[in-house]
Amino acid sequence: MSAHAPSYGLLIGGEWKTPAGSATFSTRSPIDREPVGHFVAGRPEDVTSAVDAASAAFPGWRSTPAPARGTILLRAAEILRRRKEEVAQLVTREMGKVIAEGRGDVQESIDFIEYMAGEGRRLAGETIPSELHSKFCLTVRQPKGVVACITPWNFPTSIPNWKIAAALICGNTVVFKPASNTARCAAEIVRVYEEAGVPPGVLNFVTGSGGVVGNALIDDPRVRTISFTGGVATGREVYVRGAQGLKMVHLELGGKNPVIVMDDANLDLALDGVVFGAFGTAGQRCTATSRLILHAGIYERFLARLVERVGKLRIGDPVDPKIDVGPVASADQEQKILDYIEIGRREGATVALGGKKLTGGAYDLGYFIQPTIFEARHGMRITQEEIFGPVLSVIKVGDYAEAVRVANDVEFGLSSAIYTRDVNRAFQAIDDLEAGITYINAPTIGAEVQLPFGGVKNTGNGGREAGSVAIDEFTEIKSVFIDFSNRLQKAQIDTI
Ligand code: UN1
Repeated sequence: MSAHAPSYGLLIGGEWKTPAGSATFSTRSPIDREPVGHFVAGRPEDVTSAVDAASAAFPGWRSTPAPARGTILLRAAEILRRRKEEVAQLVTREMGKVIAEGRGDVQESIDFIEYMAGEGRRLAGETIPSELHSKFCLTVRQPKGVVACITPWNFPTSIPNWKIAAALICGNTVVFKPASNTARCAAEIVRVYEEAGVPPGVLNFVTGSGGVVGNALIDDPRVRTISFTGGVATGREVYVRGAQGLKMVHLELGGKNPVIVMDDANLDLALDGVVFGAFGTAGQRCTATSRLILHAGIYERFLARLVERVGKLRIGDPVDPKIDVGPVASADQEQKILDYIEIGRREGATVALGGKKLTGGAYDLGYFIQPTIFEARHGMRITQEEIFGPVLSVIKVGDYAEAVRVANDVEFGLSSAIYTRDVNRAFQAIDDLEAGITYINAPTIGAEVQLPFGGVKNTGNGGREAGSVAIDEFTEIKSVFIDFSNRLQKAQIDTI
């Protein structure tokens, strides 16, 4: 089935433009390689125009009361709720996640926009005592100015919204550059904000490559904050480049998320969690379970059940609600995952299930890989590097201490989980696991928007998205001292 593939321009200063002479590119469905949308390949001068527009719109948006900004966001959430099914279908078509997860992607967007709309009536500062008499101290939050939001393809609506809604409620103006292979989902999100009444220039949209559009955004001295989600190699480049301009660079990067299953766990529950965590979204989440750290006492039993369960997953057209696992998102993704499967084999890991590209019939049209389970040893590359696909490495451990050592001995630290019925051990794991997120008796995926999201070590550079702390990324804090003593008071001098 080939659906209509519309063309989109760039949104600059409230107008959709297709600059004369610009090159174009298309997104294609990973299901069947049919075109989904056609887009402008933005050039550096387009980025300059977008930043011009965002700069011009900033004073007006900054001075719009935050609750009024929140009203516009609420309207955006309502529009998206109305369009939920249509946008979810688009997510599934353009990116390939199964339709239940396509709906989840859009729902996560709605949830977060609503949450941030409420933030318009908080945006709280602090009151803090002064060391002097008749002096009042407080902090206020102020917007940063023009911010750049650079987003990945795996959550093509919700990650953009995590950034855009938080940036807008704080009074910033935005230039948004989405991943090129999910540009239509991104364009539809921009239309939602447009329809909701975001004023011209407040949200600008420039499609194109990271090397051209992304770099031009990072280099523009008027862009003070860059919010980036993507791979660790690109994240490092973004950080270094942004550092030249002394910019605040917010990075959400990779994961190598472990699930520990102890011998006292509810194994039925753990099985459900591992299957969903590892093979949901075909493993293409930063939070995906990519390592199963399995206690020796249950190793054979659990692995046998896991292989049986995963072997029954239905792989195919993600639009069909009976399908469990869709295609991976692109030819590049497919190649990278197949390369890692080969690396695992060469390293001597045992393929317990899968390990191949699916071929024949409709599989030949897209990028389908068998859910793959390796019996691996800690230290192999497949247990250390982010694969971002339906590949799970199972590692045997003798006890809790070894499980934690293995869990922590990777460069990343985004999500983590432990299945156990021992309440003391569960609390101990919260202390011990080096990760921004820890789940007890639940899979590594499925974070909720009202909690901070982010990780430690090479997963980022210390920031968090979502939750109420999302506003830290997009506000400057001003300290205010109000002296009502009517005389000169000297801090640090009059006080001793
Ligand atoms: C991501 O993969 O970058 O926690 C985001 C989850 C989702 C978000 C994942 N709510 O799995």
